[in-house]
Amino acid sequence: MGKHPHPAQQENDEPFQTMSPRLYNQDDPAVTSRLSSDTLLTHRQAKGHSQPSTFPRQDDGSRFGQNAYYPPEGSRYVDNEVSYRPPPAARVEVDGTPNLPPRGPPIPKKPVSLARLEQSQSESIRQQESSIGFTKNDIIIAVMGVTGAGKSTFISLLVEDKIEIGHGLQSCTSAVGVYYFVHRGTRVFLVDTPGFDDTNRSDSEILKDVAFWLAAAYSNKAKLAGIIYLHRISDVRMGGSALRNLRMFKRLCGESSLNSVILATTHWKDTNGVSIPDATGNARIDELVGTNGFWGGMVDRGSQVVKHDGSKASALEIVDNLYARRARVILDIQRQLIDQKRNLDDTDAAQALQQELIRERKEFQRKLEGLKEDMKEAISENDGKWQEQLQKDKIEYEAKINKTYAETDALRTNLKKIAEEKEAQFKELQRQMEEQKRQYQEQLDARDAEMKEFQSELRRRQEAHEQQRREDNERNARQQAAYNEKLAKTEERLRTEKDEAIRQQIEHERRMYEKYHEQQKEEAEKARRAQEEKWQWQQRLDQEREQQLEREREAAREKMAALELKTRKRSRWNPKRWFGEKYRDY
Ligand SMILES: Nc1nc2c(ncn2[C@@H]2O[C@H](COP(=O)(O)OP(=O)(O)O)[C@@H](O)[C@H]2O)c(=O)[nH]1
Ligand SMILES: [Mg+2]
Repeated sequence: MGKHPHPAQQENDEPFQTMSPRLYNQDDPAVTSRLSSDTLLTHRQAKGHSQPSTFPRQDDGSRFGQNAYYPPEGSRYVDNEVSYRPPPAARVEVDGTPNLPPRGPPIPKKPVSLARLEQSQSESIRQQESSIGFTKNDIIIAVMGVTGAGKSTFISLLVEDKIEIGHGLQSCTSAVGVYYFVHRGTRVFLVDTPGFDDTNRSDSEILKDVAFWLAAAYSNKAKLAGIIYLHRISDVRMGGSALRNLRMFKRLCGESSLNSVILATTHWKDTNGVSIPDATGNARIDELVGTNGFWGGMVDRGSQVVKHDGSKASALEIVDNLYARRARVILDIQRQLIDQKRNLDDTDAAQALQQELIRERKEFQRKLEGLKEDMKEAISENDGKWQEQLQKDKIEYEAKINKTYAETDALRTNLKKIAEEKEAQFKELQRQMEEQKRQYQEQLDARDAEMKEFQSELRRRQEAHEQQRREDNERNARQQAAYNEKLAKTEERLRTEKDEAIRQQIEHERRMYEKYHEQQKEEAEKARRAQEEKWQWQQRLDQEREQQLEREREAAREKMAALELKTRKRSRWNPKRWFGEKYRDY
């Protein structure tokens, strides 16, 4: 633990539980009450009440709150250093009495480097990493734009934790991804939202996801600092889906928040490194800004157009722009869902989507009418192939029309229903994860059992080998003894036998016998060596098999770990884990 103990640990021994995806127990009333008291705390602080005394001021005047670190009052971050603004000098009022400045915290004697501040702060932040909940000091920025505009790429420039680029978290309960990094000692959350042109999700589903996330954030007093809307400058003209996406975006925000929108152009360089000339790009921007349905009205209402060249510095500059404004915006969709308690289909954004759907439906119906005419012609011409094709087209258009009806129906919902849907989806996801985990565990167990079986087999073989060796040794010893005995007897006979001819005969026998014995020994030795080689070869095989098994076990274990990581990650996207029990209030 660092220099500054976590405030929660000062207060009591238990680690502090915010809306932690892992720690947060939704059924625990103690936790729920703590959550609400936490909200209260930040609210009190916002109103200028004194800080709780449990979090003593540091020697530089800074202080830890329950959830966050408060830099010393009067300090501002300037590049790499914190500069201290002296308290305002006493002004002399007209009547001559000095108007003393409000009593503030003690002025630190020497400036503290930002590095030190960031270090202590990131320590406290790191401690909170497992329990992410928003505090009022956090900066939340939504990143929007069509699919492929570069939202995920933009975010991954700033967030070190890796992020899926190119495709979203398809199977998860929400298409909204939240990431954060620390900028100038403040946590900056970047919200990756899907565009209204996703091939895997219908627009109504996307609207539900985005609206739900924004509403949940707002109902937890987490306000956006701004929105970054990314646009591909490489597009020669505003395509149908880009325009549609922009229309939806404007309705989500509403006019009043347009001054916190940054319209950032991306894709200035293609993948081969060929740049779009500034003149061309600027001409396109001018056209966008000059056209009313495009960015025209937006820029008039304070949206800012910037160029994002794809570098980290450029991304940071854009974020810093919003950071420096210290603005807090409420989007129309948030106001309408939370403050006005409207159903989703009564919000401006949903109505815009419904209009889009009606427009689409009319288009398909017009095409269907055209098909009928063609069909008449095809029948009169007796063109079988054409008829078949027309029939196929008809089915396709009818399906598309039905889809627009289904989407319109899907919008007839409210936050409570979405929350319930999400909870159900999340439970299902968890169930699937559990099932998968169980399967992996089974695999792992099977591998373990196989390994055990193999090891006991090895032991059995080892014992058999030992036994064989012992028997061989004993037999050899017996043979040697028999030979020695026989030799001794022959020697004895030689000594006692007087007849030279017989002596020679015995001598000859003895030599023959010795030779025979030598041969026997040699053969035994050869057989032993062959046996030994076979044994070693067998052992090598066994070792390889053992290593193979170990590798398989390791792979199964890795799969398990990856799955667990995935489970943890996925559970982070469940807004319930983010925002706690709040939806119950809707
Ligand atoms: N040339 C170029 N490619 C980019 C840029 N930003 C993103 N891309 C690529 O565009 C594709 C889509 O980007 P992604 O970040 O997934 O878009 P998203 O759908 O908005 O999240 C990816 O292949 C990126 O590598 C950029 O500024 N220039
Ligand atoms: Mg993306």
